[in-house]
Amino acid sequence: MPQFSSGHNNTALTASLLESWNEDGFLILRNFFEPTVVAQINRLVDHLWSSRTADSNKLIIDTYLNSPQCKRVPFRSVTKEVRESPYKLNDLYLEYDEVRHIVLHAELTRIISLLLQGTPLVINTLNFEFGSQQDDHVDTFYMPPKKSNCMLATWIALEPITADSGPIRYYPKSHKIPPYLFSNGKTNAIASELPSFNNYMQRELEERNIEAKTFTAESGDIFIWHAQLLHGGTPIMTPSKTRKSLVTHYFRKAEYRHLFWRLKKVHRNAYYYKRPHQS
Ligand SMILES: O=C(O)CCC(=O)C(=O)O
Repeated sequence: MPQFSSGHNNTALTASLLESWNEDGFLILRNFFEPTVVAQINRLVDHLWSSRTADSNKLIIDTYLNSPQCKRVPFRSVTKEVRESPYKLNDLYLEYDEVRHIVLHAELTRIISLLLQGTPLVINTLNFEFGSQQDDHVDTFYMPPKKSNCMLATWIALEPITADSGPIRYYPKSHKIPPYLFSNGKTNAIASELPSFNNYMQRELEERNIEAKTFTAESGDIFIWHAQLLHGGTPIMTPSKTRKSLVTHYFRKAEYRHLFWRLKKVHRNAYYYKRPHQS
């Protein structure tokens, strides 16, 4: 299993990173962030919950994930009880420097640039405090990149992640399965056709002997996955168990040069996409 700790020799690390990435479609970076960096994000989330009702709050939250009550609403409108069930707080990167700096940390940016073969552009962030329990999917369902495969996601553990908290599930090497095209001729998902997608994936996984794995982690570990890697959230076995994480999706700056007024520099060769919050 490809797992790396920070501090390896750069040349050797670069070669093994790329080999693992191409072969497996994911990377695990252990011990990447110091506890103080992670604590800063957890403090920010706590602060956002306690100050959420301010009129100026533009954040959008998806509440009661994977249940019939699931709803996308303004964060300022929710009660504090909403925090006790799975939720997704969207796009903190649009507002907060500390989020931009962790998801575009210099060494992480170097690794992402290698994998994408270009300058990364953050296009969204998602903060979770519980497992998402999301069905297996590939990210091109929702945000296909302009150029095939020029997208990836990072998943940063903001606390120790245990097997009973609904860790992320992924299928090593599934990025090599030819992308499933919906009746629109694209990878963008059409809800009524998802059963056909699931059948297709099931057949392909069986033919390739691919079995699901889960990512349990220590605080500060990172899981990076390819745009076409099949993944989802496992069931939460202990409902009170949190699973704090920060997920980020990245495109390449190269494909978005024409929208130059939306491209904001964080540091050398690291950008984020400035846009309105989700509606
Ligand atoms: O964290 C999770 O459980 C799922 C996140 C995910 O699948 C995604 O953002 O694409």
